[in-house]
Amino acid sequence: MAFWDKLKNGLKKTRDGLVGKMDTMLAAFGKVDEDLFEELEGVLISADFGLETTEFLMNALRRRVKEGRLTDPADVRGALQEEIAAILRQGEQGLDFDRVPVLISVIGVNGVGKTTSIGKMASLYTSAGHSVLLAAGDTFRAAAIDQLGVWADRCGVEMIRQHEGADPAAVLFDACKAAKARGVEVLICDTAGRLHNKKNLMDELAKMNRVAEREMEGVRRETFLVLDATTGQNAVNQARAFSEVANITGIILTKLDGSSKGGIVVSICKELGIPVRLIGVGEGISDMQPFSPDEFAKALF
Ligand SMILES: Nc1nc2c(ncn2[C@@H]2O[C@H](COP(=O)(O)OP(=O)(O)O)[C@@H](O)[C@H]2O)c(=O)[nH]1
Ligand SMILES: [Mg+2]
Repeated sequence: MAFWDKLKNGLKKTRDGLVGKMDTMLAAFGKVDEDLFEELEGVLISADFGLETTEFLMNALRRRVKEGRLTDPADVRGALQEEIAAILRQGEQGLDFDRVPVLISVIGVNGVGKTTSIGKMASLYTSAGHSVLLAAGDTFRAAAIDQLGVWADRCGVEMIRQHEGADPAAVLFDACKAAKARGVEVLICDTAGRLHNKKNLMDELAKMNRVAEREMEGVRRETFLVLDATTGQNAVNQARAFSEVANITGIILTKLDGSSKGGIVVSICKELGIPVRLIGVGEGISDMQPFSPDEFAKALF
């Protein structure tokens, strides 16, 4: 199945919850009033738009009513789609694969899809004609190193590794050296990303930063936080926590296949001001694409 169909399919649950409920509800109203807004608010919150974003959207609709631009309940859905698309369009957008050289660090809690996303990204970069090197910076478990190795083989790219328990900064150091020696354009570094101890993670990331700064001076740096869309508002909370310890330049949102919580994309864009750069819709190598606000808004409705 093509990516777009997977995204549309994946958002079906969100769409059913959002558009399905909304249409039934709107049909019961003769005019656009506070009672309608109250019910609509409930629908948005249950689709994981979050309180702040829901409130923002409600106020945008109230403004339209005040200006006489929104009177018929049948027009509420279209107005909402416009307001949502406007939020998604704010700021920087999907990842541009031609902006190289680049060093990308990938962080996020266990199981969100970091390693898988790195594999998919490596594939996207090589398809765009760039040379890629992976760094097995999640040294916490040997299996994590091997898992990244499988992706490296699948994409036909090299991976720099050390033994289990090695210092991630040392792995990155080796990888930077290798990247320079081989003239690699894209270096992607996996991490264990444990957040149970903020101080540890902060120290680890700071150390990796110092290595990157010294070894890859002047090279563009990105830190992508991976979030699992099926965790809904919890993902937004994770993003808040990680923002306190890392300079996150973009979000990779995974598992949008089959999540009923698609609203969190809007919530993330609105409340965190961190751009969603890539979205994942499955476990396969081709199940990732740069985030496109308009396509997403279309799939959502
Ligand atoms: N359905 C689905 N599964 C995914 C997606 N991305 C990752 N996964 C799965 O999530 C699980 C954890 O992924 P992994 O990359 O190991 O997470 P990590 O611990 O953050 O490195 C694996 O079973 C992946 O196949 C996605 O977009 N959709
Ligand atoms: Mg991993």
